[in-house]
Amino acid sequence: MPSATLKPMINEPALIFSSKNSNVLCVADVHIGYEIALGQAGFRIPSQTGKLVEKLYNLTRKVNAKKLIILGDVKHGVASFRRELRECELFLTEVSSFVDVEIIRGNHDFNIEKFLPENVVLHSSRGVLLQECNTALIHGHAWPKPELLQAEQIVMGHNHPVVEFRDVSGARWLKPVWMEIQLDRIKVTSQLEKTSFPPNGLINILVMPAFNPLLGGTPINTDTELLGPLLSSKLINTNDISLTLPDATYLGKLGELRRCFEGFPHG
Ligand SMILES: [Mn+2]
Repeated sequence: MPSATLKPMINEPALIFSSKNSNVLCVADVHIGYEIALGQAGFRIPSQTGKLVEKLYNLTRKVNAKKLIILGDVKHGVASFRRELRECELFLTEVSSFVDVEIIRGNHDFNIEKFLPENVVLHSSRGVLLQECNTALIHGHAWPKPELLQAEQIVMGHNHPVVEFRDVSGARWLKPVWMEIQLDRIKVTSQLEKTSFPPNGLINILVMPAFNPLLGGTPINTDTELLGPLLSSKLINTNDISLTLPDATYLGKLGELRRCFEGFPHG
């Protein structure tokens, strides 16, 4: 039995792993420098790096976390601007001054090792096991390492999931959402390189909303095209994905939600 518990924080895009010894805070998709990309597209937004550092400071204090694990996409640009690399270095230096930082490489984290402070640990994009709570952590753009399928669950980011709401006047708005689905371990394992101990039973997959509040997303109830080899594979029946809002309101399964939308006014 794992000695730690895992739960999403209420109204925050963050997970907390609590154990007897220490708490670990986990966030995904920080996308430092997103506003620089918006600037290129003509939207002038001041740097958000300080705000993101402050938010992480407040969250780690609130839950008394000794460690922060970032599930990939620390930075936004794949071909980064120099300013973005500076912001990213500043972000990691500041955050690692108040909490231990570990990163799982995301698809946007190309070259991140070049400006990583010495006290920050970088893990492979194929994930890492958080032993205390028997949970595998990956970004989601690569398959997990086969041995991670032994875990009770896999937590990932990468999709920035949001759900669209509409009212009768046609107004629309988006909310971040947590996605969860159970998969057969044997079937997932069959997609990976050979492993000598294929585990039995179901594994829980939990997809976190993005930590950066400026990031939009494609609403999964109107256009469900999930990203990443696992979530876009034939193993997933998207109708079976459970959705929960940040305030812990359970929305039901994605298939039911899509049916609710059929015939609803389209603005
Ligand atoms: Mn991302």
